[in-house]
Amino acid sequence: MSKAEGKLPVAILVPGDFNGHALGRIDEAFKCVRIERADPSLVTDEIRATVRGIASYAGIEAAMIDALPNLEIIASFGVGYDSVDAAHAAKRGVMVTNTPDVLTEEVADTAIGLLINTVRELYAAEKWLRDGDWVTKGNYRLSRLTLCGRRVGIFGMGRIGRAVARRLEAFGLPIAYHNRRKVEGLAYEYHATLKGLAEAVDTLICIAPGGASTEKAVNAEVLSALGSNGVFVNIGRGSTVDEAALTTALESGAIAAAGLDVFADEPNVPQSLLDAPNASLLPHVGSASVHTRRAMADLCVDNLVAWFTERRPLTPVPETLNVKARA
Ligand code: NAP
Ligand code: 8YV
Repeated sequence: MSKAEGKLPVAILVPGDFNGHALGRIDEAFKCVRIERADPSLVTDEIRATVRGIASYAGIEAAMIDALPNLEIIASFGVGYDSVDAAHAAKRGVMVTNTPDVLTEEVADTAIGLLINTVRELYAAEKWLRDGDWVTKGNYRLSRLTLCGRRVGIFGMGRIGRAVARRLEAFGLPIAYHNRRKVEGLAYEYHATLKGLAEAVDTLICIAPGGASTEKAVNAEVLSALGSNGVFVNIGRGSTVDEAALTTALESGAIAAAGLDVFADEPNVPQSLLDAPNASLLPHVGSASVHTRRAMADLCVDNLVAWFTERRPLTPVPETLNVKARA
């Protein structure tokens, strides 16, 4: 919706920090209401009476949904929506949308970069150069690990998992995967259990969603099945990994190295992982380019605009597929 088309008479609540481009567009198309965080205790009588939509990075829990009786839609910024109580939203007749597809290639690129950095120590090698060690101490050490000859397992062969797999095919690496259901028509080897997948490969890339069904699925048993040459990369959600077990596996040599973009309690990263020399750590930057975040912002706001003009969502999450716009 352009400025010329004017504002819709709808209040959209934006709790906490939010994308600047999305905020600009919400401000143009709606009445934008800001609060510090998604906390029912911050909901004033006016917000309670007027807010019909939420746009958010932040998690939206059941109590927040219940605090807004006129709420119709939660436009979540990101494809993963494990921090939004979508099941409760569905019960309350509230639509939830996310931002799939527009970030797939960016996140897959980041996953490949993180994998290569984890095995070839590029960050440490660059630090060696920048610190002057190349001049004073000589060549950077040979990396213990290599990508050559690896067998890769993908935990979560969805949109991003497939984009990662396509890239790895070009590296000539064999690929296997685990999902709850085999993907029909996909030629990669399927494993019905995550442990079975870990036993069959030496490199495990997690790009599965967070939430109860994957909580700490990557545990000591799975890590030990990867073996002492094993590399674990997580670009999905931190909650999917037992971080204590991962630390132990890195310390004991049960696996060789890990590359992590996501953590259980972001932005807090356990000291034990910060201290692990065989861990490559990124601050959740999978989709974090100006280009891709703008596309995500547009899709997030386009969902709100479509809902309040055409009474339909563009990218509803499966839990709220059957939610209908109120008359
Ligand atoms: P998607 O297309 O929905 O793919 C998710 C895949 O995971 C599906 O193939 C699904 O297959 C599988 N899966 C779900 N639950 C599972 C379970 N309990 N056990 C085994 N497999 C399971 O989603 P996507 O677009 O690829 O995104 C995936 C996730 O990436 C997001 O949910 C988000 O958490 C994460 N992400 C991270 C970043 C970042 O910046 N690091 C950026 C974007 C996304 P089945 O349903 O058959 O099990
Ligand atoms: C974003 C993500 O960092 O899309 C996701 O699931 O994890 C990332 O793209 C996040 O959504 C920003 O809030």
